[in-house]
Amino acid sequence: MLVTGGAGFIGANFVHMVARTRPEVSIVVVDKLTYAGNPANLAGLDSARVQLVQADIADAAAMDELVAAADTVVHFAAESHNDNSLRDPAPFVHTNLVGTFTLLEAARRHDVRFHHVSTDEVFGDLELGAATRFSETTPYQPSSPYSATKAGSDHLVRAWVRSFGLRATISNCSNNYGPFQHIEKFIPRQITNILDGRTPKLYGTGAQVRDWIHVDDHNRAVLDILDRGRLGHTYNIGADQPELSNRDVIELICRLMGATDAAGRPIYEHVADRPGHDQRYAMDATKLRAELGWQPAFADFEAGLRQTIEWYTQHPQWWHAAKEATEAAYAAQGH
Ligand code: NAD
Ligand code: TDX
Repeated sequence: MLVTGGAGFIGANFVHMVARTRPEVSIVVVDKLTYAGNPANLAGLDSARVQLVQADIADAAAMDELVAAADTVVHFAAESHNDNSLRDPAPFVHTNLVGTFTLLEAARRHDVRFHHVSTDEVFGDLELGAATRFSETTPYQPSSPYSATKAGSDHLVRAWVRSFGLRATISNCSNNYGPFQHIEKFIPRQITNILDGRTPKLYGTGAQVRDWIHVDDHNRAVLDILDRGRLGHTYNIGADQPELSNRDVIELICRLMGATDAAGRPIYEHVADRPGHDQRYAMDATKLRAELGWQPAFADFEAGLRQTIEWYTQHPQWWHAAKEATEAAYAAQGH
């Protein structure tokens, strides 16, 4: 199995899951090791079964060789952060579009099964307070350079299925949380702010709603789709949690970590809002549940969040070196 982006957050958790649950599978991780990729995420794995190759997925010769040797490609590699895409969209076009195209061409040449990992953000956003959710047939309407390049990559995969008969599936998942998530992202940023003696930062009013899912539930769905998903199909992944605004989540983190004032009120500050901020995401994962029998194991968001707080608390050496630079980049953006 060739896992692209396997030194990043979701990919590394996926590699650990496959190594733990599928002893017959050997894994090659291909990762450029950008700021978001960390070989330490793969520490402790059996080097006879998991190999890390540092390469750019847009490098056609390197991808041809790696894909030729694989039965299956699971494609996680991406530039993944909306705020970075507003600062500099160029790497997003390179990796998410040119990189995906390069992998698709290699998979076509060697007739390799391909799974493309994508996001709910391709659908744009929903109205706050509405009951609507994204389904697999919701029209694409991405907002940011990140989501536009992910939307484009999904279209490339579908075109390679339809035009060239590529054996591919796509999954679109909601917001992940869990161990190994880069501290630029909302939840680990706030946890590490509190651990580091900084004030948690909420964009704008914090009324925006995200649909949170534990990374292991996402990855079990990806495995189910690889095992039993219909070729050429797309599956939405989401955990059907009660809807929480960013304000609800930041206040919960503060309470769970004891970042409260004498009156018990959570301590955090409002900072500049994200330009073009998507208001609400909500996934309808009925197809995944009905066809593949998937359901989330982390049905209780607060319990999953407690575990995640515990992980960051126990692993300061994993995140501390990146904290200063991450916060300096945010400060320059007014966040
Ligand atoms: P991440 O930023 O933590 O990891 C991305 C990995 O890709 C890193 O290891 C990085 O080094 C690698 N990479 C980047 N450019 C590369 C290139 N040109 N060549 C090779 N490797 C490269 O991202 P993540 O949060 O783990 O997201 C993984 C995938 O899941 C992405 O495709 C993302 O769009 C998708 N996704 C993420 C979420 C989420 O909440 N994080 C939700 C839905 C879908
Ligand atoms: O410090 C912060 N304060 C804050 O209020 C940060 C970093 C974010 N936010 C808000 C912005 C969003 O409404 O929190 C929400 C979540 O932000 P991110 O963690 O940046 O995630 P989001 O933009 O929703 O995108 C995520 O989910 C979909 C992933 O980063 C994407 O890769 C995935 O496709």
